[in-house]
Amino acid sequence: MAQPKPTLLQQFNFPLPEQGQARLEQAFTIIRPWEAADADAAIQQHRDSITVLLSSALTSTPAELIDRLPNLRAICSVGVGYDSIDVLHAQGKGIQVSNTPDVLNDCVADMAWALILGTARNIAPADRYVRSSQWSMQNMFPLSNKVTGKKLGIVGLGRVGQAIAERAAGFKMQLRYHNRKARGDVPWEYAGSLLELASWADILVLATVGGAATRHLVDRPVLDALGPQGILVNIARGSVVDEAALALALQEGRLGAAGLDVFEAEPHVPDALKSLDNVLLQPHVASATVETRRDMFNLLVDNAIAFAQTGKVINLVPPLR
Ligand code: 8YV
Repeated sequence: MAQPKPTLLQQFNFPLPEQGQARLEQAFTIIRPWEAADADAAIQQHRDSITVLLSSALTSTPAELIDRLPNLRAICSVGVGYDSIDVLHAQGKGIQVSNTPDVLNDCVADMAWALILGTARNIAPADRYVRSSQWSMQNMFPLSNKVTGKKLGIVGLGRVGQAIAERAAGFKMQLRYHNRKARGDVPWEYAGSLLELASWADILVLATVGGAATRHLVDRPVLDALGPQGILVNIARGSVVDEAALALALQEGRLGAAGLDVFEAEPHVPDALKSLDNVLLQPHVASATVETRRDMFNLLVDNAIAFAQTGKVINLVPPLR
């Protein structure tokens, strides 16, 4: 007799590729709380049978939800960051957590460069100037700043950070990075502290992990070290930057410009940032291309199915303790 399918709780309505959805349905009985009249009751009804939870880097998976599902064995998350999941709590209960690394490196690195170029060359304000018919010989658009040859500092030289660094070669940039530890396998110079890196760099790109360990790593002293000509680019997590200090530094001209894909309380973006012309804003879309999202969702499904078939996810988040 065929074994009954394991039960999977899909936390929200992911735009899974058609084929991925079909593969998932073949392997699991899927609980979709958003389809139920009472989402909470749907989870409650199936709480004992749910063994796999589909989550995302942007969907909160707190200890309370984990504890609600007594037979949960795997949390498969789409996205590389997992600061939205209480991973320590899950791992303490023997629950495997997986993410979708690598497949998004290129697109996130491309977005970092879009923000570098966009801020330095004033792309959005220039676009607004043309659209609003301000372009005339009497009212020329102000000069912007050269990117080629500048000093680029990268905070967090992981896989995404490295993809950003590799793209810098075409821009003939000097490059340094700051990590918890220096890496022996890269040609770039290591900065022992973030303050040292920010004082040296013209452009500082944040590609570090989120979570408590990096909260407000970029604070007023770091912003002041980057200085009035400096550019800050964040494709990591909003929590890495003290957003109020950032808005103030930009307003007071102590920082040159900022390119931001992530914010402290998404989707809320402070009005102080929206009102500034030297800020380029994106709605957390660095990985959001057709190709990369397809690869991320396929890898999410691969992880869930691997767990159902072998008892092991593919991209296991290593033990945090
Ligand atoms: C989001 C991200 O995960 O990978 C990450 O850590 O922040 C993004 O790629 C994506 O929006 C998936 O929900």
